[in-house]
Amino acid sequence: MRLSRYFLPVLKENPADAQIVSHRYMLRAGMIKQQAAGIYSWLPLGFKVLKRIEQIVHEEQMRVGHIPLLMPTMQTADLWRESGRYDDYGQEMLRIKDRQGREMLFGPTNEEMITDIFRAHVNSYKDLPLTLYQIQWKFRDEVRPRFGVMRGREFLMKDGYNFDLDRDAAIHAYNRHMVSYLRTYERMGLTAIPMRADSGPIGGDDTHEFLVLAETGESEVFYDSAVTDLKLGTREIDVDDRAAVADVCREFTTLYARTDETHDAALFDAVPEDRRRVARGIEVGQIFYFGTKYSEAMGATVVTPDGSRVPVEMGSHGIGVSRLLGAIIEANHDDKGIIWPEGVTPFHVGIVNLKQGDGSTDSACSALYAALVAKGLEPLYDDRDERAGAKFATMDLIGLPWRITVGPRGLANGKVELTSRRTGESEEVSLEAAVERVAQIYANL
Ligand code: P5A
Repeated sequence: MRLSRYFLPVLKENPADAQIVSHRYMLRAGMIKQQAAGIYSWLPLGFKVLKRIEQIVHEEQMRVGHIPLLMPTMQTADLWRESGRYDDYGQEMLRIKDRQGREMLFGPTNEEMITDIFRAHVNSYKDLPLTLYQIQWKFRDEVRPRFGVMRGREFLMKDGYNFDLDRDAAIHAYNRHMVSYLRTYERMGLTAIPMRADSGPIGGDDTHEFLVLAETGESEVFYDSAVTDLKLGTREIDVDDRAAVADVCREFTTLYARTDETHDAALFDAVPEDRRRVARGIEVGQIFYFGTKYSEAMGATVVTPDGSRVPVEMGSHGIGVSRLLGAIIEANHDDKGIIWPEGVTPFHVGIVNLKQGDGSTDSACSALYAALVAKGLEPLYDDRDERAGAKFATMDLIGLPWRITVGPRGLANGKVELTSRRTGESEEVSLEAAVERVAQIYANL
């Protein structure tokens, strides 16, 4: 993409209403525009990152055998009356009447609807296990929408629902989600700590939140600092092997990590003193096991091998897809702007032309652009007629992890400059070497 032809409405000034850095940078980098409290348009740059995050979520869900579908955002009140949640959900639910006066709602979550789909089409244990998921907009009429996409009213969620024959199988589905979530967040360059939590309006006894550490997080967290060193890395895990999956979950949940609500001071005291930490975290996901809460209320049963009929065992699992943009920026920025992890960056590399209009500099940039595209990469080429300083400031703000700077002085020696946004370190390399290096970095992801 050539920047001169893109739509990147960058703001020079800090927006007054944005209290936290991710919100500020998302507005300044022209990623989002507020349309109403907690409701945003996704401008091209923000939309691109949102799509990259969605893509990672899809890949990691499908890798463990979960099946995508899409449910509507609008739901009927009657469906929610079956579970009893229509009255329980309270003011967070946006209630709407259609022209016939029928009561509808904009879905805040989809346990009822997925249970309805299940009961209409599945009858036997032979169709289990089954996990269906979607990435779809939700609406929660939050009392205090704030911090941009972090706590929106309309927000994008990956919501998945598992159906299993018995409790052990459902616990395995829960564990499998935990492992797959850990991998999902790692691919986004995040360390997300799984932490036992409160189940709230979703229900059930077993639930974990995934927290990304950041000063601006809404939850307080007490943890053993060793927990942030745990990584799945390139480990291969057979997701059908219950014991292996349970082992990974144990590894990631035995080190002390709790919310203020469930914090146990005695257990925290048992953590070696130099490893005790109290910090704040952003909840980027939550998984729930609630057994037969919805299936019993809504008559979603299956025939068992011995011919009897039982309500299906269920859980639900959510990732805050739009919130993740905020969380990633909170965890990856400096005073000049965003620093995207390679896994989610909107463009792989920026090209800065230091002398726009100079024939040989322009053609070197074009050649570089074409060579990067030929490697399957998406460059953003700043071909505007602007001062170098302004071009650097824009690149720093929008946070592409790599920048190639092209100017007449370097080109005289056959060199361009390759710069890491994260470390600020630059190297003089040939044009070909710059392309190879960047291609290599993304090939290794
Ligand atoms: C699990 C999937 C659920 O709703 N039902 C379907 C379960 N869980 S949850 O914890 O309530 O939400 C899942 C994740 O969605 C994000 N989230 C939000 N993101 C932005 N703005 C909001 N107002 C908001 N509310 C929830 C969180 O990341 C949460 O973990």
